[in-house]
Amino acid sequence: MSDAAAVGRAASSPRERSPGPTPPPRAHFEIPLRDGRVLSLGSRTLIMGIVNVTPDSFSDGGCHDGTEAALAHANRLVHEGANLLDIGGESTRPGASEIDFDEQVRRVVPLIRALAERHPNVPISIDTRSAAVARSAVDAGAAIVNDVSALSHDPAMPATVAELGVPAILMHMRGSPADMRARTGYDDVALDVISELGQRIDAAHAAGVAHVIADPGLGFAKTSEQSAALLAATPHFASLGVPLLVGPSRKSFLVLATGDRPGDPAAARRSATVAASALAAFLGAHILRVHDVQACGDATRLADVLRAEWTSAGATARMARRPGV
Ligand code: PMM
Repeated sequence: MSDAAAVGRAASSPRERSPGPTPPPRAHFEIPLRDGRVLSLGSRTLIMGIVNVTPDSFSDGGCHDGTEAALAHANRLVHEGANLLDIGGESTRPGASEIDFDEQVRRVVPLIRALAERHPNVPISIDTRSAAVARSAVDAGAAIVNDVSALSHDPAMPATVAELGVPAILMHMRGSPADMRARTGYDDVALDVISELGQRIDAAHAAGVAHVIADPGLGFAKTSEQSAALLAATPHFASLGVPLLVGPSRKSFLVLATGDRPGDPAAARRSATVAASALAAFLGAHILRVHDVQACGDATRLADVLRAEWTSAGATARMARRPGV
């Protein structure tokens, strides 16, 4: 028997067996952006590259402080395949204090202006809890507001986002970065986070924000075990009826995988971040917010290939590739 025939016969077996348990479904969403572009979510996992323009960010430790360095870093992320860029001028690490408007604007606006001009096809989100910063960032070219307080920190935020006509990423947190570590009392972390996010989604819609994306807020007012439980509960967030963004990148809960490894935490948590990204994508997340764009992009593309294998399109492609048929 030729090798091709042997491979062909071996490959025919999946057609004969039942497809087995399917991965959680991932709904499709089309989110219109201000400039007429549409953010198409669901058919593949999108990668959001993180650019923190903060001297004290725990994850990139100030390496990208300054517009030129941040611009070079963002360009590299786009080159590596980032579908979106998230620009932040305020650290939200546990215990971090608030940065005032002028300083946040000084950090992010020149960068957003330069990136919007250089990469018109890569939507930019502004990571801020301040309505005034959000407005300046959108004026400079940002297309999405990413608010770790789910529009609850600044009373002007819901009306501002509605008026700007941009989608909002609503992340779950309790309290603020300064006090969130003391606010991890949940009855059932997944049910409670979904319910609290549902309330924030309703509030955003009531304020006139047309399109929102939910985020479980891994590491924000959660213990490591609670963050892991939320990652495992990814499929349940579909009940919110909006797209899901997950941000596992370099988060401290990854010590569950790495243990207390000496050295730079960003490097120590890289492989675990890649694994968490693949799992979140496989379990139905629409967008992954990550520092390591290339590695996490590879991982989520593999997750997408596996997801597709369960669909008729995947099965058709598999049959078409079979040798000797
Ligand atoms: N994490 C951080 C900052 N902003 N925004 C969203 N939507 N989701 C997150 O998980 C999130 C965020 C903190 O991480 P970083 O300092 O590494 O950016």
